[in-house]
Amino acid sequence: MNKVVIIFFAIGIIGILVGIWGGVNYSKAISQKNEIKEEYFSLKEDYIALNNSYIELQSSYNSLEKNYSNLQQKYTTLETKYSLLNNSYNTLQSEYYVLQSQYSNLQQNYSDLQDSYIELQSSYNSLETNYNSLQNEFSSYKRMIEIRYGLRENATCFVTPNDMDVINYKNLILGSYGIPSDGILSWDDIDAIFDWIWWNTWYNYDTYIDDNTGYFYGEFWQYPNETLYNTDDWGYMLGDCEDFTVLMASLCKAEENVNWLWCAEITLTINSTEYRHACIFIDDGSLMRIYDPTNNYTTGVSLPEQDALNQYASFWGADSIQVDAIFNENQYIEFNNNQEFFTFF
Ligand SMILES: [Ca+2]
Ligand SMILES: [Ca+2]
Repeated sequence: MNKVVIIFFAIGIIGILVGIWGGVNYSKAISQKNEIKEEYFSLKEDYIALNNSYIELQSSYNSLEKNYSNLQQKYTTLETKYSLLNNSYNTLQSEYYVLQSQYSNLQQNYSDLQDSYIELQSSYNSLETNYNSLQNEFSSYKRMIEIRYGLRENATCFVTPNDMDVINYKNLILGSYGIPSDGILSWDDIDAIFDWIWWNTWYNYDTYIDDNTGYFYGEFWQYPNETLYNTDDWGYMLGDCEDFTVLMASLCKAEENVNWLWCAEITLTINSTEYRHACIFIDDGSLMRIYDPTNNYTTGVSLPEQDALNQYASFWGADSIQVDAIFNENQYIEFNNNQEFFTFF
């Protein structure tokens, strides 16, 4: 054989071998193709499912994005509001600090005022106590001064026939004139007491000094038991007209408490000047008798009332005499004119 035949023969063998191998591979390929086809369909299904999922997700995404966008807007709005509120808050915070400081100051002031108030209240209370006690003291001084001025009814306090000093002095006086104390007030008794007062007193125009009650000047009424012991260095009892008048009335009424012996307050007009004076009036039935123990004057006998007043006015050189009031220890009777006095007496 030649080379060509060999080659063709070889090619033929190769061809047969290739054909066999090719047949084997073809059926393999078919089977592979079917597998791939199956795989393809499976993948296609998966793809469709995935695609559906994707569409769904896309839709969810869009909706979420939209929500997100809305939320973003709301967030921005809220952030603006927050910023505004924050500013307001900061402003309020500063105002709060200022107010807090003011409050603290006020609290301190209040506390200080409270302390001052308590102190003042305490001062007020003690002042009130002092005031009340001074008021009481003032009232008692006022009462004493009113009495001592012998204003109206107060004059009755100074007729003291029941005072033990007055009774003892009356007994001594009557005894010194040789008259027994028989409990009946006679003209002799009255004359003795009147005379004794004249010789044992010294006119002292209303100056009275008492360390316990203070100094008094001007009109000042003495109780009989004060006049009895208010003596000067020579032993004379000091006083003035009302003091000697109430002393005489008290001594006389200590012998017998008669209702016809009165202290009298009169006004004498001398050269157009008025003088207030006091003396004793004795109601002797339709007549009267006057004793002025300050001036040792007496009508001596009982006279008609107008005559008695006229005689007494002459003694003074007075143009007129007005009976202002008469009193004893129980009564004080005022008169607007002498006619009223005559009607009463
Ligand atoms: Ca007598
Ligand atoms: Ca006096």
